[in-house]
Amino acid sequence: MGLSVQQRLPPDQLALWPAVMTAGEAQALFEQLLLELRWTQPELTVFGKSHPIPRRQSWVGDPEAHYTYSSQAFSPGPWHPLLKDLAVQLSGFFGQPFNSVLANHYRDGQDHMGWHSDDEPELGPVIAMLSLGAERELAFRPRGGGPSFKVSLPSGSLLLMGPGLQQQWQHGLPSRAKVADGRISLTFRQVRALNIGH
Ligand SMILES: O=C(O)CCC(=O)C(=O)O
Repeated sequence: MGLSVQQRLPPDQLALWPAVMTAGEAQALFEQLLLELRWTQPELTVFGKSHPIPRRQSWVGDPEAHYTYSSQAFSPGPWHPLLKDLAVQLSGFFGQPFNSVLANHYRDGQDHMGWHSDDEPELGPVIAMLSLGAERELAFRPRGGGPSFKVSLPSGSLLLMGPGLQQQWQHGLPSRAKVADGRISLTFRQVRALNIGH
């Protein structure tokens, strides 16, 4: 069973499983994916200026799982077999056809992710996120304004972000100067073909 991590949110919108694998398994997976995924650091344009994103990422999945983020189109690379296995297991567990994974690599506490919602029209309503490596906090704030809260994500934990969450909340991973170790988050997603035109 998932644990509700925030009393204001129902557990089908936000739930945390603190240990879906042992610390040793999580560390071994972290090290293997660090070596074997093709990591990139794309540039994003903010107010007309290009900056490399403050982390690395790798997007893998079924070939048709094209995805647009901050006006940039991403095409998935081929599945890593371990990620495909996890996607199949998580799809069965949550009853969601996850067909892609955005992996994020935070090299140390300086790497981060700004406030955003994963509410692009092609994205399915559920994101399942596995955390590996350094424990970091994911912050949530209501889109309409109001107090924020944080959820600690230990290595080997699984976070469910369920239907409606992205429409009501933003999330982000703040930098943490004291964290020296790396972290990988694996965000399992469903990318649906968009019916554009006729
Ligand atoms: O790495 C994290 O904890 C956050 C990832 C995230 O927000 C995203 O991939 O949209």
